[in-house]
Amino acid sequence: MAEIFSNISRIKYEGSDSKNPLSFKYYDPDRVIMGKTMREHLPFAMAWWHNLCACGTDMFGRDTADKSFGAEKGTMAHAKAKVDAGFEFMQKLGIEYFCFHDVDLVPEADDIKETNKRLDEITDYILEKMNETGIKCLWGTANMFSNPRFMNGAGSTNSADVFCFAAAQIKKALDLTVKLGGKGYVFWGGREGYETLLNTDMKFEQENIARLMKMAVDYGRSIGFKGDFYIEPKPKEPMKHQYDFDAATAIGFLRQHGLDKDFKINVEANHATLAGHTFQHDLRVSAINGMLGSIDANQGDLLLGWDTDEFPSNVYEATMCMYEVLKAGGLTGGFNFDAKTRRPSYTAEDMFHAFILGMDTFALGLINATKIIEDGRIDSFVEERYSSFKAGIGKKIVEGSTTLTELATIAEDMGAPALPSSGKQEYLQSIVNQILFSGLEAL
Ligand code: XLS
Ligand code: NI
Ligand code: NI
Repeated sequence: MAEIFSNISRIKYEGSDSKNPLSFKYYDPDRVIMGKTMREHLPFAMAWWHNLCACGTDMFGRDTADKSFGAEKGTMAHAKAKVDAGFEFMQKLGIEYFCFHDVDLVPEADDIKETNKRLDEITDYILEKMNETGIKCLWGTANMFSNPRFMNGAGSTNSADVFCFAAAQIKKALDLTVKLGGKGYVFWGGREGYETLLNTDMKFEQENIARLMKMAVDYGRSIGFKGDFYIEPKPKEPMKHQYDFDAATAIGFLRQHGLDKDFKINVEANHATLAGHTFQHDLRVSAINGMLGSIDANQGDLLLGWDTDEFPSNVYEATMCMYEVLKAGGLTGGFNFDAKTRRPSYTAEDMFHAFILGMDTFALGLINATKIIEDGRIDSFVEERYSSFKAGIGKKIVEGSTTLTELATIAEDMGAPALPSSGKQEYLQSIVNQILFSGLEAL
Protein backbone atom coordinates (compact mmCIF):
# COMPACT_ATOMS: atom_id res chain seq x y z
CA MET A 1 0.00 0.00 0.00
CA ALA A 2 1.31 3.43 -0.93
CA GLU A 3 2.59 5.73 1.77
CA ILE A 4 0.11 8.54 2.35
CA PHE A 5 2.23 11.07 4.24
CA SER A 6 5.18 10.33 1.99
CA ASN A 7 7.09 13.53 2.64
CA ILE A 8 7.03 13.00 6.40
CA SER A 9 9.19 10.44 8.13
CA ARG A 10 9.05 9.14 11.68
CA ILE A 11 9.00 11.99 14.20
CA LYS A 12 11.91 11.75 16.60
CA TYR A 13 12.91 13.41 19.82
CA GLU A 14 15.61 15.97 19.07
CA GLY A 15 15.61 18.05 22.24
CA SER A 16 14.67 21.62 23.03
CA ASP A 17 17.39 23.17 20.85
CA SER A 18 16.08 21.60 17.67
CA LYS A 19 14.51 23.90 15.08
CA ASN A 20 13.21 20.99 13.04
CA PRO A 21 9.42 21.52 12.92
CA LEU A 22 8.91 17.79 12.55
CA SER A 23 10.63 16.73 15.75
CA PHE A 24 9.74 16.44 19.41
CA LYS A 25 11.41 19.01 21.61
CA TYR A 26 10.32 17.56 24.98
CA TYR A 27 8.50 14.28 24.38
CA ASP A 28 11.24 11.70 24.71
CA PRO A 29 9.31 8.41 24.91
CA ASP A 30 12.11 6.43 26.56
CA ARG A 31 13.05 9.02 29.17
CA VAL A 32 12.38 7.68 32.65
CA ILE A 33 10.59 9.96 35.09
CA MET A 34 9.59 8.78 38.56
CA GLY A 35 10.29 5.18 37.63
CA LYS A 36 8.26 5.08 34.41
CA THR A 37 9.01 6.04 30.84
CA MET A 38 7.29 9.06 29.34
CA ARG A 39 5.54 6.66 27.00
CA GLU A 40 4.05 4.84 30.00
CA HIS A 41 3.07 8.05 31.78
CA LEU A 42 1.46 9.44 28.66
CA PRO A 43 -0.60 6.87 26.76
CA PHE A 44 -1.58 9.20 23.92
CA ALA A 45 -4.48 8.48 21.62
CA MET A 46 -5.63 9.76 18.24
CA ALA A 47 -9.30 10.70 17.90
CA TRP A 48 -10.50 9.15 14.64
CA TRP A 49 -13.15 11.82 14.14
CA HIS A 50 -11.00 14.93 14.36
CA ASN A 51 -7.88 13.62 12.75
CA LEU A 52 -9.24 11.49 9.93
CA CYS A 53 -12.76 12.86 9.38
CA ALA A 54 -12.98 16.57 10.26
CA CYS A 55 -12.04 18.76 7.32
CA GLY A 56 -12.38 22.25 8.77
CA THR A 57 -16.10 22.77 8.12
CA ASP A 58 -17.70 25.29 10.47
CA MET A 59 -21.10 26.95 10.73
CA PHE A 60 -20.14 29.43 8.03
CA GLY A 61 -18.00 27.53 5.58
CA ARG A 62 -17.31 24.21 3.95
CA ASP A 63 -14.23 22.00 4.08
CA THR A 64 -10.77 23.49 3.81
CA ALA A 65 -8.81 20.26 4.32
CA ASP A 66 -8.74 17.34 1.91
CA LYS A 67 -8.94 14.09 3.82
CA SER A 68 -9.93 11.86 0.94
CA PHE A 69 -6.57 10.07 1.24
CA GLY A 70 -6.82 9.15 -2.42
CA ALA A 71 -10.29 7.55 -2.27
CA GLU A 72 -13.82 8.72 -3.00
CA LYS A 73 -15.55 9.95 0.13
CA GLY A 74 -18.61 8.08 1.37
CA THR A 75 -17.30 4.71 0.13
CA MET A 76 -15.79 1.72 1.90
CA ALA A 77 -12.62 2.39 -0.09
CA HIS A 78 -12.43 5.73 1.70
CA ALA A 79 -13.10 4.07 5.06
CA LYS A 80 -10.10 1.82 4.38
CA ALA A 81 -7.96 4.70 3.20
CA LYS A 82 -8.68 6.39 6.53
CA VAL A 83 -7.47 3.27 8.34
CA ASP A 84 -4.28 3.29 6.25
CA ALA A 85 -3.77 6.99 6.87
CA GLY A 86 -4.54 6.69 10.57
CA PHE A 87 -2.13 3.84 11.23
CA GLU A 88 0.64 5.42 9.19
CA PHE A 89 0.07 8.67 11.07
CA MET A 90 0.09 7.03 14.51
CA GLN A 91 3.18 5.01 13.68
CA LYS A 92 5.05 8.06 12.48
CA LEU A 93 4.29 9.88 15.72
CA GLY A 94 4.64 6.94 18.06
CA ILE A 95 0.98 7.24 19.14
CA GLU A 96 -0.06 3.94 20.67
CA TYR A 97 -3.84 4.25 20.94
CA PHE A 98 -6.88 5.47 19.04
CA CYS A 99 -10.48 6.30 19.96
CA PHE A 100 -13.48 6.06 17.67
CA HIS A 101 -17.21 6.56 17.22
CA ASP A 102 -18.98 3.90 15.17
CA VAL A 103 -19.82 6.34 12.36
CA ASP A 104 -16.25 7.67 12.17
CA LEU A 105 -15.23 4.31 10.77
CA VAL A 106 -17.69 3.76 7.92
CA PRO A 107 -20.33 5.70 6.00
CA GLU A 108 -23.64 5.19 7.79
CA ALA A 109 -26.29 3.39 5.71
CA ASP A 110 -30.05 3.94 6.05
CA ASP A 111 -30.42 0.42 7.35
CA ILE A 112 -28.51 -0.32 10.56
CA LYS A 113 -27.97 -3.94 9.46
CA GLU A 114 -26.00 -2.66 6.49
CA THR A 115 -24.05 -0.19 8.66
CA ASN A 116 -23.17 -3.04 11.01
CA LYS A 117 -21.93 -5.17 8.11
CA ARG A 118 -19.66 -2.34 7.07
CA LEU A 119 -18.46 -1.99 10.65
CA ASP A 120 -17.59 -5.70 10.78
CA GLU A 121 -15.62 -5.38 7.58
CA ILE A 122 -13.68 -2.29 8.62
CA THR A 123 -12.87 -3.58 12.09
CA ASP A 124 -11.46 -6.79 10.55
CA TYR A 125 -9.14 -4.51 8.61
CA ILE A 126 -8.34 -2.39 11.67
CA LEU A 127 -7.58 -5.51 13.66
CA GLU A 128 -5.07 -6.62 11.03
CA LYS A 129 -3.36 -3.24 11.27
CA MET A 130 -3.37 -3.40 15.07
CA ASN A 131 -1.67 -6.80 14.99
CA GLU A 132 0.88 -5.54 12.48
CA THR A 133 1.76 -2.37 14.40
CA GLY A 134 0.99 -3.05 18.08
CA ILE A 135 -1.28 0.01 18.15
CA LYS A 136 -4.23 -0.44 20.51
CA CYS A 137 -7.75 0.87 21.04
CA LEU A 138 -8.20 3.22 24.01
CA TRP A 139 -11.97 3.51 23.83
CA GLY A 140 -14.93 3.23 21.57
CA THR A 141 -18.28 4.98 21.58
CA ALA A 142 -21.49 5.33 19.59
CA ASN A 143 -22.34 8.59 17.89
CA MET A 144 -25.86 9.24 19.13
CA PHE A 145 -26.01 12.92 18.28
CA SER A 146 -25.38 13.49 14.54
CA ASN A 147 -28.26 11.56 12.97
CA PRO A 148 -31.46 13.68 12.95
CA ARG A 149 -33.27 10.90 14.82
CA PHE A 150 -31.25 11.87 17.89
CA MET A 151 -32.44 15.48 17.85
CA ASN A 152 -33.77 15.03 21.40
CA GLY A 153 -30.94 12.84 22.56
CA ALA A 154 -30.56 9.06 22.82
CA GLY A 155 -31.36 8.00 26.39
CA SER A 156 -33.19 11.29 26.88
CA THR A 157 -35.32 11.04 23.76
CA ASN A 158 -39.11 11.19 23.87
CA SER A 159 -39.32 8.40 21.27
CA ALA A 160 -39.13 4.76 22.35
CA ASP A 161 -38.22 3.84 18.76
CA VAL A 162 -35.22 6.16 18.82
CA PHE A 163 -34.28 4.68 22.20
CA CYS A 164 -34.19 1.27 20.47
CA PHE A 165 -31.83 2.66 17.84
CA ALA A 166 -29.58 4.06 20.54
CA ALA A 167 -29.53 0.63 22.18
CA ALA A 168 -28.68 -1.03 18.87
CA GLN A 169 -25.80 1.35 18.26
CA ILE A 170 -24.43 0.94 21.78
CA LYS A 171 -24.66 -2.84 21.50
CA LYS A 172 -22.72 -2.81 18.25
CA ALA A 173 -20.18 -0.25 19.48
CA LEU A 174 -19.57 -2.43 22.55
CA ASP A 175 -19.12 -5.48 20.32
CA LEU A 176 -16.54 -3.54 18.31
CA THR A 177 -14.78 -2.19 21.39
CA VAL A 178 -14.43 -5.73 22.73
CA LYS A 179 -13.34 -7.03 19.32
CA LEU A 180 -10.60 -4.36 19.20
CA GLY A 181 -9.61 -4.90 22.84
CA GLY A 182 -10.60 -1.35 23.87
CA LYS A 183 -9.73 -0.33 27.42
CA GLY A 184 -12.85 1.76 27.84
CA TYR A 185 -16.27 2.67 26.51
CA VAL A 186 -17.42 6.29 26.54
CA PHE A 187 -20.80 7.90 26.97
CA TRP A 188 -20.63 11.51 25.91
CA GLY A 189 -24.23 12.67 26.19
CA GLY A 190 -24.13 14.82 23.07
CA ARG A 191 -27.81 15.67 23.12
CA GLU A 192 -28.73 14.22 26.51
CA GLY A 193 -30.22 17.44 27.76
CA TYR A 194 -32.91 19.92 26.88
CA GLU A 195 -33.68 23.19 25.17
CA THR A 196 -36.73 24.15 27.25
CA LEU A 197 -38.38 22.75 30.36
CA LEU A 198 -41.75 23.63 28.81
CA ASN A 199 -41.59 20.36 26.87
CA THR A 200 -39.30 18.31 29.11
CA ASP A 201 -39.80 15.74 31.83
CA MET A 202 -36.33 16.00 33.32
CA LYS A 203 -36.77 13.27 35.91
CA PHE A 204 -38.05 10.79 33.34
CA GLU A 205 -35.27 11.60 30.89
CA GLN A 206 -32.55 11.11 33.49
CA GLU A 207 -34.05 7.81 34.62
CA ASN A 208 -34.15 6.63 31.02
CA ILE A 209 -30.49 7.55 30.49
CA ALA A 210 -29.65 5.45 33.55
CA ARG A 211 -31.73 2.57 32.16
CA LEU A 212 -29.79 2.70 28.91
CA MET A 213 -26.46 2.78 30.76
CA LYS A 214 -27.44 -0.15 32.97
CA MET A 215 -28.36 -2.22 29.94
CA ALA A 216 -25.03 -1.26 28.37
CA VAL A 217 -23.14 -2.41 31.48
CA ASP A 218 -25.07 -5.69 31.62
CA TYR A 219 -24.50 -6.38 27.94
CA GLY A 220 -20.84 -5.27 28.02
CA ARG A 221 -20.04 -7.53 30.96
CA SER A 222 -21.92 -10.41 29.33
CA ILE A 223 -19.65 -10.26 26.26
CA GLY A 224 -16.48 -10.06 28.33
CA PHE A 225 -15.84 -6.30 28.44
CA LYS A 226 -13.63 -5.85 31.50
CA GLY A 227 -12.69 -2.21 31.01
CA ASP A 228 -14.23 0.95 32.40
CA PHE A 229 -17.31 2.70 31.17
CA TYR A 230 -16.86 6.45 31.16
CA ILE A 231 -19.13 9.44 31.32
CA GLU A 232 -17.57 12.43 29.58
CA PRO A 233 -19.23 15.46 31.16
CA LYS A 234 -20.05 18.60 29.18
CA PRO A 235 -22.38 21.35 30.37
CA LYS A 236 -23.78 22.52 27.02
CA GLU A 237 -23.32 22.42 23.26
CA PRO A 238 -25.07 21.22 21.28
CA MET A 239 -27.93 21.32 23.83
CA LYS A 240 -28.54 24.40 25.92
CA HIS A 241 -28.39 22.33 29.08
CA GLN A 242 -26.75 18.91 29.22
CA TYR A 243 -27.37 16.54 32.12
CA ASP A 244 -23.74 15.47 32.57
CA PHE A 245 -22.85 19.07 33.40
CA ASP A 246 -19.51 18.44 35.07
CA ALA A 247 -17.62 15.72 36.94
CA ALA A 248 -19.45 16.34 40.23
CA THR A 249 -22.86 16.14 38.56
CA ALA A 250 -21.96 12.99 36.65
CA ILE A 251 -20.58 11.29 39.76
CA GLY A 252 -23.76 12.11 41.68
CA PHE A 253 -25.83 10.67 38.84
CA LEU A 254 -23.74 7.49 38.69
CA ARG A 255 -24.06 6.96 42.44
CA GLN A 256 -27.77 7.68 42.45
CA HIS A 257 -28.31 4.94 39.88
CA GLY A 258 -25.83 2.40 41.23
CA LEU A 259 -23.52 2.76 38.23
CA ASP A 260 -20.46 4.03 40.08
CA LYS A 261 -18.70 0.65 40.25
CA ASP A 262 -18.64 0.27 36.48
CA PHE A 263 -18.10 3.87 35.44
CA LYS A 264 -15.33 6.43 35.76
CA ILE A 265 -15.04 9.94 34.35
CA ASN A 266 -13.42 10.92 31.07
CA VAL A 267 -12.47 14.54 31.74
CA GLU A 268 -12.18 16.84 28.74
CA ALA A 269 -10.29 20.07 29.37
CA ASN A 270 -12.49 22.22 27.15
CA HIS A 271 -15.68 20.81 28.70
CA ALA A 272 -14.48 21.61 32.21
CA THR A 273 -13.82 25.21 31.26
CA LEU A 274 -17.22 25.47 29.55
CA ALA A 275 -18.71 24.41 32.89
CA GLY A 276 -16.98 27.36 34.54
CA HIS A 277 -14.27 25.24 36.14
CA THR A 278 -10.59 24.83 35.55
CA PHE A 279 -9.48 21.57 33.92
CA GLN A 280 -7.65 20.82 37.17
CA HIS A 281 -10.87 21.22 39.16
CA ASP A 282 -12.71 18.48 37.28
CA LEU A 283 -9.65 16.23 37.46
CA ARG A 284 -9.47 16.74 41.23
CA VAL A 285 -13.19 16.10 41.71
CA SER A 286 -12.88 12.86 39.73
CA ALA A 287 -9.69 11.81 41.52
CA ILE A 288 -10.90 12.34 45.07
CA ASN A 289 -13.93 10.21 44.25
CA GLY A 290 -11.76 7.43 42.84
CA MET A 291 -13.19 8.04 39.40
CA LEU A 292 -10.43 9.63 37.37
CA GLY A 293 -10.44 7.34 34.36
CA SER A 294 -9.31 9.00 31.16
CA ILE A 295 -8.67 12.42 29.66
CA ASP A 296 -9.70 14.16 26.47
CA ALA A 297 -6.63 16.32 26.11
CA ASN A 298 -7.49 19.56 24.39
CA GLN A 299 -7.97 23.19 25.31
CA GLY A 300 -10.58 25.84 24.79
CA ASP A 301 -10.33 29.54 24.15
CA LEU A 302 -11.43 31.65 27.07
CA LEU A 303 -12.69 34.32 24.67
CA LEU A 304 -15.01 31.88 22.92
CA GLY A 305 -17.98 30.22 24.57
CA TRP A 306 -17.88 26.87 22.82
CA ASP A 307 -15.86 23.66 22.50
CA THR A 308 -13.07 24.88 20.22
CA ASP A 309 -11.18 21.59 20.67
CA GLU A 310 -7.74 23.09 20.22
CA PHE A 311 -4.57 21.11 20.57
CA PRO A 312 -3.16 21.76 24.03
CA SER A 313 -0.42 24.37 24.09
CA ASN A 314 -0.90 25.78 27.58
CA VAL A 315 1.98 24.38 29.60
CA TYR A 316 0.66 25.73 32.89
CA GLU A 317 -2.64 23.86 32.43
CA ALA A 318 -0.86 20.71 31.31
CA THR A 319 1.38 20.95 34.39
CA MET A 320 -1.61 21.15 36.72
CA CYS A 321 -3.25 18.29 34.84
CA MET A 322 -0.19 16.08 35.20
CA TYR A 323 0.11 17.07 38.86
CA GLU A 324 -3.39 15.66 39.41
CA VAL A 325 -2.68 12.58 37.32
CA LEU A 326 0.59 11.77 39.13
CA LYS A 327 -1.05 12.32 42.51
CA ALA A 328 -3.85 9.97 41.50
CA GLY A 329 -1.29 7.30 40.57
CA GLY A 330 -1.87 7.60 36.81
CA LEU A 331 -4.86 6.96 34.59
CA THR A 332 -6.53 3.66 33.83
CA GLY A 333 -7.27 5.19 30.43
CA GLY A 334 -5.11 7.60 28.47
CA PHE A 335 -4.75 11.02 26.87
CA ASN A 336 -6.97 11.25 23.84
CA PHE A 337 -6.30 14.30 21.69
CA ASP A 338 -9.93 15.24 21.20
CA ALA A 339 -8.63 18.18 19.23
CA LYS A 340 -8.58 19.50 15.70
CA THR A 341 -6.32 21.79 13.74
CA ARG A 342 -7.72 25.27 13.10
CA ARG A 343 -9.64 25.71 9.86
CA PRO A 344 -6.80 27.57 8.13
CA SER A 345 -4.30 24.85 9.15
CA TYR A 346 -5.50 22.50 6.46
CA THR A 347 -2.41 20.60 5.30
CA ALA A 348 -1.23 17.11 6.23
CA GLU A 349 1.85 18.68 7.76
CA ASP A 350 -0.41 20.70 10.07
CA MET A 351 -1.83 17.43 11.43
CA PHE A 352 1.67 16.42 12.47
CA HIS A 353 2.51 19.84 13.90
CA ALA A 354 -0.66 19.67 15.98
CA PHE A 355 0.22 16.33 17.57
CA ILE A 356 3.82 17.37 18.13
CA LEU A 357 2.50 20.46 19.94
CA GLY A 358 0.11 18.43 22.07
CA MET A 359 2.60 15.70 22.92
CA ASP A 360 5.36 18.17 23.76
CA THR A 361 2.95 20.21 25.90
CA PHE A 362 2.03 17.16 27.96
CA ALA A 363 5.67 16.08 28.19
CA LEU A 364 6.45 19.51 29.63
CA GLY A 365 3.48 19.15 31.95
CA LEU A 366 4.79 15.81 33.16
CA ILE A 367 8.31 17.16 33.73
CA ASN A 368 7.04 20.23 35.57
CA ALA A 369 4.53 18.32 37.69
CA THR A 370 7.27 15.92 38.73
CA LYS A 371 9.41 18.88 39.73
CA ILE A 372 6.58 20.38 41.79
CA ILE A 373 6.05 17.08 43.60
CA GLU A 374 9.78 16.51 44.16
CA ASP A 375 10.25 20.11 45.33
CA GLY A 376 7.63 19.38 47.99
CA ARG A 377 6.94 22.97 49.05
CA ILE A 378 3.37 22.99 47.73
CA ASP A 379 2.49 19.65 49.29
CA SER A 380 3.97 20.50 52.65
CA PHE A 381 2.22 23.87 52.63
CA VAL A 382 -1.15 22.20 52.10
CA GLU A 383 -0.37 19.63 54.76
CA GLU A 384 0.59 22.32 57.23
CA ARG A 385 -2.44 24.45 56.37
CA TYR A 386 -4.76 21.89 57.97
CA SER A 387 -2.50 21.08 60.92
CA SER A 388 -5.00 22.41 63.45
CA PHE A 389 -6.96 19.23 62.78
CA LYS A 390 -4.04 17.02 63.76
CA ALA A 391 -4.27 17.51 67.53
CA GLY A 392 -6.59 18.73 70.26
CA ILE A 393 -10.15 19.53 69.37
CA GLY A 394 -9.33 19.44 65.64
CA LYS A 395 -8.36 15.79 65.96
CA LYS A 396 -11.56 15.04 67.85
CA ILE A 397 -13.60 16.64 65.04
CA VAL A 398 -11.93 14.45 62.42
CA GLU A 399 -12.34 11.33 64.56
CA GLY A 400 -16.00 12.10 65.13
CA SER A 401 -15.56 12.04 68.88
CA THR A 402 -17.04 15.42 69.71
CA THR A 403 -20.44 17.06 69.59
CA LEU A 404 -21.90 20.35 68.54
CA THR A 405 -22.43 21.13 72.22
CA GLU A 406 -18.78 20.53 73.14
CA LEU A 407 -17.60 22.66 70.18
CA ALA A 408 -19.98 25.46 71.16
CA THR A 409 -18.63 25.39 74.73
CA ILE A 410 -15.04 25.61 73.48
CA ALA A 411 -15.96 28.53 71.23
CA GLU A 412 -17.68 30.36 74.09
CA ASP A 413 -14.59 29.95 76.31
CA MET A 414 -12.23 31.02 73.56
CA GLY A 415 -13.29 34.61 73.09
CA ALA A 416 -12.49 35.63 69.48
CA PRO A 417 -10.54 32.92 67.61
CA ALA A 418 -7.33 33.91 65.83
CA LEU A 419 -7.69 34.35 62.06
CA PRO A 420 -6.89 31.20 60.06
CA SER A 421 -3.31 31.10 58.76
CA SER A 422 -2.61 32.97 55.52
CA GLY A 423 -3.51 31.18 52.28
CA LYS A 424 -0.31 32.57 50.69
CA GLN A 425 -1.65 32.12 47.16
CA GLU A 426 0.80 34.57 45.63
CA TYR A 427 3.76 32.88 47.32
CA LEU A 428 2.60 29.47 46.05
CA GLN A 429 2.08 30.80 42.53
CA SER A 430 5.60 32.17 42.57
CA ILE A 431 6.91 28.74 43.59
CA VAL A 432 5.18 27.24 40.58
CA ASN A 433 6.71 29.89 38.29
CA GLN A 434 10.11 29.31 39.81
CA ILE A 435 9.83 25.59 39.16
CA LEU A 436 8.49 26.06 35.64
CA PHE A 437 11.12 28.54 34.56
CA SER A 438 14.21 27.68 36.58
CA GLY A 439 17.30 27.49 34.40
CA LEU A 440 16.53 30.63 32.38
CA GLU A 441 19.27 32.57 34.19
CA ALA A 442 21.77 30.47 32.23
CA LEU A 443 20.82 32.43 29.09
C1 XLS B 1 -17.72 16.50 22.07
C2 XLS B 1 -17.05 15.38 22.70
C3 XLS B 1 -16.90 14.14 21.84
C4 XLS B 1 -16.63 12.96 22.70
C5 XLS B 1 -16.90 11.64 22.07
O1 XLS B 1 -17.69 17.61 22.53
O2 XLS B 1 -15.82 15.82 23.20
O3 XLS B 1 -15.92 14.34 20.88
O4 XLS B 1 -15.32 12.96 23.17
O5 XLS B 1 -18.20 11.50 21.68
NI1 NI C 1 -15.62 18.02 23.35
NI1 NI D 1 -14.37 14.59 24.00
